[in-house]
Order: sequence, then structure tokens, then C-alpha cells
Amino acid sequence: FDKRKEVDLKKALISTQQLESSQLFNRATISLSEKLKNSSSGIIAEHKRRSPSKSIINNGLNVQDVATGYENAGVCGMSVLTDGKYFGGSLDDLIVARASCNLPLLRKEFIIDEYQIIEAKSYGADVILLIAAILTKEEIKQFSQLAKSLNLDVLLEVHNEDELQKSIMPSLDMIGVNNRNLKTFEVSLDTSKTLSTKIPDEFVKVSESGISDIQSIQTLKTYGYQGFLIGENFMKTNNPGANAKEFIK
Ligand code: IGP
Repeated sequence: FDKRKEVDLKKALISTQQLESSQLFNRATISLSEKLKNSSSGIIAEHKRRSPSKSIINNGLNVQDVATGYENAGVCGMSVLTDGKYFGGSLDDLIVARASCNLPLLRKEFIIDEYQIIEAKSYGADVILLIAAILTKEEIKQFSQLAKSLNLDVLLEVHNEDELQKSIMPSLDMIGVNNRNLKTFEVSLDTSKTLSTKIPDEFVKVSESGISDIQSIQTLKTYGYQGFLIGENFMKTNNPGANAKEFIK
């Protein structure tokens, strides 16, 4: 797993103390889970250039335009992919998004080390993603507790019931069900439907991936979902914000 190498290199370059002394690290964060509880649209709109399953989605847009477009559309939050290798993203994208809008920002990353959580906050994120499939129960606990102590929201991502059962703990805010099977890349909203009843009510339910129409959102709402993470469907057009607006009116 070469994320390990990437994180170790960064640690050698910038210390956690340096990150913690940055202005952004010391700002007040915005809670995505609170916004989702109080909103009817529930849209979390993603900035995504490419993906392992679809290769190029959109390479011609700048992050500032995407962020302001999403904010003007009235979305609840924005997700910014910072992984370079598979998604063509970077921490620069996160910083530009932070400078461009006042939305709660999710750092979309494969988090395997506490360092990346400190880094997320110091680059302007309000929310971190923890992926149950790549973490132990102990890591989920340690990482989510650190995030909470920094006033960051935690979105925990699962694909199946085993991942969900190992992850349920009070330091999470939102549980996201990823409709995309990581092995086959196939998407099915049935994953969200099936797991919905197993997620305790104290967590905000988020449905992730493969959402491409308003009807799907209406259906998922009847299963208790309050958040809808949408990337490709918005990013494949030249005006992701205008596209997102269609989902909100
Ligand atoms: C968005 P989509 O199908 O709307 O582009 O999906 C988001 O759910 C997806 O990018 C995602 C993801 C992840 C990417 C969900 N979990 C984990 C990288 C890592």
C-alpha cells in the first residue's frame, strides 16, 4: 500500500507541529452532519477529475469555479478528492476549495495515519472520511476520536454488514454506504437500501456513489438517508454547479 510511503515522506517534510500552527488549523470548523440534519436537499457534491473505474471525468475545470458553482446551487457540503494516484486530486485542490466557498468540506482520502487528519484540518477540511474496508476497529476508534477532538466531523464508509458491525461507535457522526463495489466497480443502490435498517438512528445516513437522478434520492430518503454524495454525475458536465442545482430546486 503506497499510501504508507506517501504519508511517511510528508511527515519528514512537514511536522505535525508545523501543521498545527497554521491559521486554517486553528479556525472554527463547520459541521456537515448538522447541516444534513437541517436540510432537505442533503446533497454533498464532489470534485472529481478522474477515477479508476471511469478514467477521465473532467480535466478542464478549475476547483474555484466548481466550488462556487456548488455553493451557489445550495448544496450542503463539498467533497474534495485529495488522492493523486487514482483520482488526480491534491491538497492544493482542498486549499483552493476552502478559499472559494464557505461550505463544509470533506477531505476525500484514504486515511491510514493520524497525520492525515491533522493535515486535513490544516488544509481547510471540516470532515474526514474513514473507510472501514481498509482500517481495523482500533484504528477507526483512534482516528475518529482524534478527529472529534479537533472538531472535525467523521464520515465512516461501509460496503457491507461486517464492516458496519465492526465500526459502530459513538465517535462517528455519519455512516456512509458506498454503493460501488470496490472490487468490481459495479454500483447498486440496493446496497444502501439493504444496510439502511442496520444503521442505528443516532448516525446521519449517507448514500454514496452511483446516484444520477432525483428519483433515486427520493427513494433513498424513504430508507432514512439524509445525505447523498454525488461526484461523477455533476463533474461529467462543463457546469457541475448548474447540474447540482437541478437536484435541489
Ligand atoms: C462519488 P460518484 O459515483 O457519484 O462519482 O461517487 C463518491 O461516492 C465516490 O467518489 C467515493 C470514493 C470513496 C472515492 C466514495 N467513496 C472512497 C474514493 C475513495
